[in-house]
Amino acid sequence: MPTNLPAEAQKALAKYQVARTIPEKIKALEEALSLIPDHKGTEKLRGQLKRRIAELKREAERKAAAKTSRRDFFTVSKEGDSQVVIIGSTNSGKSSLLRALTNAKPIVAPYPFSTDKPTPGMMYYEDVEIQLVELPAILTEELEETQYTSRSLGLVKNSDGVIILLDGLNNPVKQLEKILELLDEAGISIKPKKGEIIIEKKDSGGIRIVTFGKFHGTYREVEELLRNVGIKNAVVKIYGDASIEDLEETIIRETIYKKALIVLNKVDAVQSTELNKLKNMIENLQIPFTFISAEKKENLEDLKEKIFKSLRLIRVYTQKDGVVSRKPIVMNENATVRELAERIHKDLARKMKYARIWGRSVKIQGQQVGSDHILQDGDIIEIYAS
Ligand SMILES: Nc1nc2c(ncn2[C@@H]2O[C@H](COP(=O)(O)OP(=O)(O)OP(=O)(O)O)[C@@H](O)[C@H]2O)c(=O)[nH]1
Ligand SMILES: [Mg+2]
Repeated sequence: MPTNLPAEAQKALAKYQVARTIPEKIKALEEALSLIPDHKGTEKLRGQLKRRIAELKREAERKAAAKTSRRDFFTVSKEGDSQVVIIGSTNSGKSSLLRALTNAKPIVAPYPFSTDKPTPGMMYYEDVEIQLVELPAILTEELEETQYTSRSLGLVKNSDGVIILLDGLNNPVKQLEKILELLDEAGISIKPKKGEIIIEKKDSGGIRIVTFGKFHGTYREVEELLRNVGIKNAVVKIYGDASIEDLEETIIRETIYKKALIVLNKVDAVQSTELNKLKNMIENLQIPFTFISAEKKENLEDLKEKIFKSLRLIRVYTQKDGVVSRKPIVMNENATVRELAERIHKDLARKMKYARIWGRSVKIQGQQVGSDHILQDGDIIEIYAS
């Protein structure tokens, strides 16, 4: 972001940060755009603002459309350790897959739109409960949007991960292109990023940066950028590899990142030329991919493992008085001891003095660690509190 934005433009961007409603956001961004001079140095920022305005306008249209249909049937409460939604065109085999992997018994039928509401089922994988949810089709057989598209995409935003299930018998390459477009328009990014940035706005304390990886930028740049958009107090957490441009994107585009897995169904009947075309396309995307037959139950064990891996979860076992819990606490990768303590009990994080760990995250088994320590899959932890 250019550091010498006009003060009025900075004010407008600050308004955007605190705006609650879509119209407020659009107004603030349009104001900012009109106040930022058009030249080489501002080109990128202006582009991002324009794109965000277009997205917000589309979101507003969708919301208006969804209001007229009944919303209450279109929810699903989260259960288990993680929620993965299954999206795809109609007849791609979403219900067949849900039947094959979980205890749920949705209708499987050769006609379109046999599933008209989100339908959950529970899948078990190595001590972890993963809730799979079939979402009503987001594309027709002709690969056009459906009456469910916007509401189903809304549930994608709320999930922990998404399976894109492609119908191998209905031009899967075109299907995938359409689905990627729909996700992008809805502000959902599934491209694996080298890093992740989380901004936690605070009431005081200034700007603090915590890096769990490599950040290509300086403290001054971060402070300046945040000040430009009216954020004075915040903790900026940077995981993996990230740049100042990534931070910019996080702030302006409000893109939600979702872990994703692309699955081609009906491999029992797919022609190998189709399969190869799709493989070529996916290679460039760098999103994990597998192919199955939900009906013939082919390659489902591999799929289960890929679902689990794509979620990048870790299992942590608690120990009390020498006894290790049988069921793990399931957390996201990079979770800290503090986050684990918070999960066990709200007060525990505050009362915690230290913890001892056995497992891969420590060099010495039984090592004493503090609350910022990052946990790893399979760790055993004993927390000592006052
Ligand atoms: N050959 C083959 N056909 C399959 C496979 N999986 C599903 N089908 C068929 O595809 C059709 C649609 O299956 P469903 O599981 O109902 O598809 P869906 O995605 O849930 O469809 P809607 O909910 O109606 O949008 C059915 O006729 C299934 O028998 C598969 O692995 N191979
Ligand atoms: Mg179905």
